[in-house]
Amino acid sequence: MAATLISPQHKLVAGLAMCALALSLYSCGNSQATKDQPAAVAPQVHTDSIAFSGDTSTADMVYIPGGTFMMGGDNNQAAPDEFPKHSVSVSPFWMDAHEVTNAQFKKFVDATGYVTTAERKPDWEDIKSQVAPGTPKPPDSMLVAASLVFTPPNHPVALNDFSQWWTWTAGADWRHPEGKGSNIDGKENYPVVHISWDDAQAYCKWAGKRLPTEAEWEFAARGGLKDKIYSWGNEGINEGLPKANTWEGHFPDKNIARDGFVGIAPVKSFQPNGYKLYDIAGNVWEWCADWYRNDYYQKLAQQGGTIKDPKGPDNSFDPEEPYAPKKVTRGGSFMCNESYCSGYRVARRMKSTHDSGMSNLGFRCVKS
Ligand SMILES: [Ca+2]
Repeated sequence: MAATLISPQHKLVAGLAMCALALSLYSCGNSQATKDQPAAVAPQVHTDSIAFSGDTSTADMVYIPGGTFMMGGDNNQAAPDEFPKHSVSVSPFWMDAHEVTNAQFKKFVDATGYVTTAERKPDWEDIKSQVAPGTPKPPDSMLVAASLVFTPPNHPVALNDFSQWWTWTAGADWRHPEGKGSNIDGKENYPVVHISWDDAQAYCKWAGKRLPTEAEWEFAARGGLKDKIYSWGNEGINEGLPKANTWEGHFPDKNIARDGFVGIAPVKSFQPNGYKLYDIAGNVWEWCADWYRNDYYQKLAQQGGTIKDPKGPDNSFDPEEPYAPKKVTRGGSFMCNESYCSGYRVARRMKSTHDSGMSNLGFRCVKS
């Protein structure tokens, strides 16, 4: 488990920041079922105070026709949790053509006064339930409004120590993506980041939309192609023209940015997939509605036949962090490359605790 390879201080920060995604990035492909561990219990997310904006349009959305497909890994990079491939059908739905932008999120905040998770002081009682029993309370100096900021080193580092490139940064939030003193001026058209699953839920409620299920997300990402590795087909990420905003070079210390972007790109900077979805691969990870379980596909496959509109498991279990309830994230980010997580593959599953915020984590919505 990743946490055993990092310092106690970093473990503390990881626990504080609920840095499940980073842990997951480290452990790509290393999932192992641990069936004697308890499944994490689902927390309740309260969005009662958020009212629907009244906007019922499908502007900036694309129609996804629905259909039947084989869900799961298509090449030898696939992790154990992407297997077995199984038959799934999804009903038609609408999906945001691009990731929710800073400008869109600002409209929501201006209308509702919503305060994101990263802008709030963490509650030790909440954190305690997500870490191993007996984990000591962190000092008050660390229990401050903060988020995880990507801080790449200038030299090669071991890929099993995510603390080398993630920093728990006070004052980092969607308006201040690098922490205090940073801003999003001129980045209105960039995907909003440092957004927790709870924040994404709140936005969706206001917008009259919802987060996609994991099955809807993968069906949409495949763009009408059959059993392909990527949303554009099978051409490798480093072959031909750049197809998505990913990490090119040696992660995490050297990014040659062949695709033109060292960090996040404005939405719609690359060609869309067959359903006209932009940045469905790369740029930022995207929250899905579903709980994450490493063994979920095994359970679905045991049912046999075609699974119609699966909604994910009833609870979460990640053997790498058995106490942390996690939601699925999909699509990869500007930090993904072949040596690391290949998150831009359509089948790649990732996961993060519902209260995580990070430099490379955003979302898009659907409605049906
Ligand atoms: Ca890039």
